[in-house]
Amino acid sequence: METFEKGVAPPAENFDGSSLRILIVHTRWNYRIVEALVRGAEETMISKYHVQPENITLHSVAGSYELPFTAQRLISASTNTLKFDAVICIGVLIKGSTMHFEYIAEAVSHGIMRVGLDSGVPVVFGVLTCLDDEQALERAGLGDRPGKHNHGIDWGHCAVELACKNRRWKDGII
Ligand code: RBF
Repeated sequence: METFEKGVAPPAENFDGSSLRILIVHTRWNYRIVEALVRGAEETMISKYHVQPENITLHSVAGSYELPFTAQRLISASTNTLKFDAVICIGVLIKGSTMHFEYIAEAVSHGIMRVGLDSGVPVVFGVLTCLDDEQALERAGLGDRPGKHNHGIDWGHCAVELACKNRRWKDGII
């Protein structure tokens, strides 16, 4: 079978993340997988873009359904103090035998999009929506499938790129 490098290619421009403030809101539901995704995002932002570890704020919530509300409240609370440049919402939804998965996935994806558009702060959709445990492990770079890839890495690239571009856009620079 033909193989290729999974996930997003790094941006062409070398963004400087050294003064960025990033908020990661993550779930404690499916925490083993979530933890790996959070680490992938953090390590990428620190090692590739020089984001300062002390400028990354972690905040945990129970499950994915709580992500949009919490991101919205923390962005709101930070406007006069910390001012986050980007937010990454990280969760893992795994399909069960009821309709919960569908309802939560739809609400959360729309909610996260809305928080970003309403606040003007980029909010990265770091929620895996998997049909089984193996898919989730593989997409967090865990397990032993050959094609595994940690999508947290992609979300780290994405957050820094949008945060840097958004600063320019605020100054009218395109
Ligand atoms: N939250 C997740 O982040 N991932 C899940 O896979 C997940 N599955 C759930 C399945 C059921 C049956 C229920 C009741 C909740 C689930 N949640 C899950 C939690 C949900 O996102 C939220 O925390 C709770 O519904 C409380 O608002």
